[in-house]
Amino acid sequence: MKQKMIAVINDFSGFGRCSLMVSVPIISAMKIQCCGLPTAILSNHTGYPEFFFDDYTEKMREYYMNWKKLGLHFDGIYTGFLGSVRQVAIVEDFIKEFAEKDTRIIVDPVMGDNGRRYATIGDNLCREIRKLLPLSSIITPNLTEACLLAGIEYREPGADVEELRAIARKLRHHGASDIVITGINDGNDICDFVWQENGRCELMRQPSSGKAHAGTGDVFASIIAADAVNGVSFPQSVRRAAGFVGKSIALSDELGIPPQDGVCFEEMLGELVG
Ligand code: PXL
Repeated sequence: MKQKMIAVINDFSGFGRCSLMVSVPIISAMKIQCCGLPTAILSNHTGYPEFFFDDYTEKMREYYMNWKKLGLHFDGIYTGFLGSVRQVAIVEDFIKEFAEKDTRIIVDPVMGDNGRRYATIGDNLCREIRKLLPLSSIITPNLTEACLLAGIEYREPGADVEELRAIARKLRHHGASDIVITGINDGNDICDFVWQENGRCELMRQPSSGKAHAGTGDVFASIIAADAVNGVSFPQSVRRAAGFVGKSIALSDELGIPPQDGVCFEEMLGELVG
């Protein structure tokens, strides 16, 4: 059996356990070759008071055209944090160049959390990122990002299925296929709302395992991307990703890892090696 390959279009943040630093080990542990296309190089993610940020927009096309020359093909394309508005068009072109009939496209619209946008994410980028929805097989927004994409004001709805359904319907209207809205706080639980292209929807719930840590969306989406390429059903994959994130958070709190430093998924990578 031929080994599968995923291209991950995401930033490289040296410290803080997010983006490529998370995707490469997780996707590799799940036995898929992970190929990184950087959108920006940062010393650490933007959740810290200080960060070095080198936008990679001007270099991305030349970088990936060399992959074209090598004749590479991808079973999955997973996009995350984008460093500029123009990168949306670059991602669209990348998908046109490299996606084949069976390529799974996972779009994690990294824009914000807890009702607030990340430091480098402006209005134009939020609007532009919507253009990726019709190209996607799966999208993995958290609740904040889902509201930004749907064009509605964020408020913690708790797990109100009707409200979540209305948000998902808007995302479908913008062209999304399979959708999971992650990190919905409801009392002592944390929920993920799954809407499948076939119309089925499901609210998955687990007891909240600890503090909100940076980078958990990237851990989650990396597992979803690898499972999608490995042919695991979407709801099963969401359950697995949510379980892994929950356990990583619990362990991180136990080890006293500051929430801004992400989760110590390294301690648990073995669970993903199946
Ligand atoms: O984990 C999301 C993320 C990814 N990349 C960068 C970030 C963040 C969140 O803060 O700053 C650079």
